[in-house]
Amino acid sequence: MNHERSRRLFERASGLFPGGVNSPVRAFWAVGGTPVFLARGEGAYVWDADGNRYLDFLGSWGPLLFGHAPPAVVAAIAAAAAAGTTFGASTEREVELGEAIREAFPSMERLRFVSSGTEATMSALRAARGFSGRDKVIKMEGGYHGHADMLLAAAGSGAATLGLPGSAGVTKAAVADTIVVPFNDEAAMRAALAANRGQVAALIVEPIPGNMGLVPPKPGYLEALRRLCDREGTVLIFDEVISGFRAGPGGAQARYGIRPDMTCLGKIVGGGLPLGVYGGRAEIMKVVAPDGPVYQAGTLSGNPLAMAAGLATLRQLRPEDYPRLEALGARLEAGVRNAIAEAGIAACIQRVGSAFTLFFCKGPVTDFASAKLADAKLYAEFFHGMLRRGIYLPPAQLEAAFISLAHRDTEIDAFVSAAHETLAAMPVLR
Ligand code: HOZ
Repeated sequence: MNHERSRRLFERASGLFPGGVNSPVRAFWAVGGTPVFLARGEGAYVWDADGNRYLDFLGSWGPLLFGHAPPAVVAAIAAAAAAGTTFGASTEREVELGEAIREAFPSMERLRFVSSGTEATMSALRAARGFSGRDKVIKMEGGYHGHADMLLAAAGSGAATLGLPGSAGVTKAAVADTIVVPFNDEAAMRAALAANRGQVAALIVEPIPGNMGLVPPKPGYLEALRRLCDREGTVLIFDEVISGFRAGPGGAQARYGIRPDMTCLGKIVGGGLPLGVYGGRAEIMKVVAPDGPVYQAGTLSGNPLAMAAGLATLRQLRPEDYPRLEALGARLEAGVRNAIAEAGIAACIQRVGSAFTLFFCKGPVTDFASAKLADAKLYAEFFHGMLRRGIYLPPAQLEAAFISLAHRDTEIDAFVSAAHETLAAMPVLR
């Protein structure tokens, strides 16, 4: 594959942006080599600036449930753009999308649109603190909720990839009230809450973590979080930016039957445009301005294009889509398990529905400590082997890959066959 144009673009980008990118993991530092510059996408495929075609399993990190450029979404965005891209005033589409979200997520009795997942989690925590009058928050080790100061402690995703325990520029004071607890460890959570009785405003968790690789919750764990939060008067926040409309039509909360106090959404709900949503129990959301004293605002909040893209996406969803995603995921998982066994390597695939990670360790991966046992160098080798075979994956071990409704059995089988070849060509693993 020729990547000359990507190389030249990266040279220019490196003189402009930190690391040559506008979001750290895109820099390929975790896998080495020059980032591929993408030029266009259609369905399950993307093309780079040199015209090479890839079967896409990155899916822009999660938003593209229908693949790239689904015609209904593109048409809705074009129509909305022609009628004005932003008003800084309320529009009918906000009401329509808000109602569609609440129908799918009944726990979001009141909600608010923002422009990114980072804004959603940051604002949800502020509301939880304003509501409870408490300062402390609990997050999971390896959990990632965007880049707000108080959540950049033991964060997953790019911070984990770069090995950053926190972030420079975040003051000690900003994270002084952030308590970090290992995921899937009920006893540790009970102890953390007991040690901070009456002080913990909120517990924020990705119910299916996707930023330390894909890590399913142990049976009963989310139920335990619900019980503990009820007992301690702590607001339980589900960060469903990845799992919302991905783990099922009602996200992880419907899949596992847990009603959180607050929920954060992003990615799929914005149909590929920048959109975040936070919401929850009406009595909590009542503290948000102008109803209450917790301030939060945004010029582009409820942006007409994002509303149109989100609405077109949710209106396309059919109940049968999720069994289909499950079947595609199961087919891929079975094929990859087989490839791992044939290659005789220490690797495992973890999957929930249409999201998965191939970890280069024996597994199972249940928390950040076990996720970090995965061999990032071997993942890098696998990533490049797959890329050479025309498969585009997340360029870092501790991330999730995504299957879309544009993928068919053919695309899944292409992935499996490339994985067979790539794993078999990794003698270092035997
Ligand atoms: N932190 C995001 C994935 N978990 C990366 C987003 C991006 O780089 O585009």
